[in-house]
Amino acid sequence: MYQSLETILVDIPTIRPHQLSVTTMRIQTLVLVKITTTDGIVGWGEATTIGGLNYGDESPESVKTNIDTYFAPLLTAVKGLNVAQTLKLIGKNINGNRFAKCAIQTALLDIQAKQLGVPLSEVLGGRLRDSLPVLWTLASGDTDKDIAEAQKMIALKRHNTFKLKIGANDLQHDVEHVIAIKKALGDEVSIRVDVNRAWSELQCVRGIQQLQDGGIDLIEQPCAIEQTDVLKRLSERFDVAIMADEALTGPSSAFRLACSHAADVFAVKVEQSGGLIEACEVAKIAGLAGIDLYGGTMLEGPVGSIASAHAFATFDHLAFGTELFGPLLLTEEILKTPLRYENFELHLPLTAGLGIDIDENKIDQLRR
Ligand code: MUC
Ligand code: MG
Repeated sequence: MYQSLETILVDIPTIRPHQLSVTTMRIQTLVLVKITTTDGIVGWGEATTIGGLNYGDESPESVKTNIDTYFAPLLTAVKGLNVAQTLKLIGKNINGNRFAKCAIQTALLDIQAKQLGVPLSEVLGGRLRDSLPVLWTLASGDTDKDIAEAQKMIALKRHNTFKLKIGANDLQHDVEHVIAIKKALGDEVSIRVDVNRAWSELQCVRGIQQLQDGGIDLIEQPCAIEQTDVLKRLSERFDVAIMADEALTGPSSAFRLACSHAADVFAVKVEQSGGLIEACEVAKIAGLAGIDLYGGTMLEGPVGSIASAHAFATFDHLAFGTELFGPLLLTEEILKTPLRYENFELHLPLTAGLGIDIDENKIDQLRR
């Protein structure tokens, strides 16, 4: 039985400004959820988003208000329900709020896995891999700085694949920036772009043609969320892989996109999906439709990143790897032992639950 639920906002500066088409981040607000059971087991979850309301339709503040006001009383009132029954009750009483639901579900599964003494991935059906490839996003806004940053990451054996955030500037300027980085890093290094829905269909056609000719491997969410027919036309027109990100808001949207094969690749995000279980469902739908997979991030800290890793480790296929680098973008560590990034991969813990040890003193120092 659940005894208490706490929602904590933790503000942490980023290691450098992170420029997206929708905002430039200098700080990340981690939204952490801590659930404690009557027998003293603690579960953690995360509902972090990007740039307040710049990216998604839940802000850190709205997540905290909604969890504290609506989720917490529901949870502390339930007696004798298992996780599935608890999630069903939440679904029946609370509409929307995918990020908040994901955080609560993660904390409940963390508790369940700890009670069973197994890693969280085992509760999701079991992991197929113990580590995941992790790319790095170049988003300083400066071509030379981005090239130097990429070369440093390769030398450190931290990342050998890079995603470039574009769409904030004039199209031709952005395309030249990408091609210059691709030329500097060479054929061995995979370069992808994320337009974060900034382009019209005409801009997409002009931009993607040049990026495809320049050897770019993946184009992420180039057009608006609702324009799934544009996404489909682009997927049919170009050989370079076209990926849906923001257009994916859980299993129903995945089903609709899969039915019309509107994208070559799905960026699966646990929060966008509404939970770890739903993220696995999105992956299953993609697999059935012959759509490739990529493990995405909302730039969560270590809790959300390792929770995502537990889900992605169960995916049958993961052709485009992951971007679970969120904790590495932050200037402060909130775990007693940081997540293990080695040899271009994130390594999953073998211990029970999420397999992390939160530094609560550090959280107390940083909390809002
Ligand atoms: C997004 O749209 O993919 C993921 C990596 C990154 O740099 O930004 C996020 C959001
Ligand atoms: Mg994206």
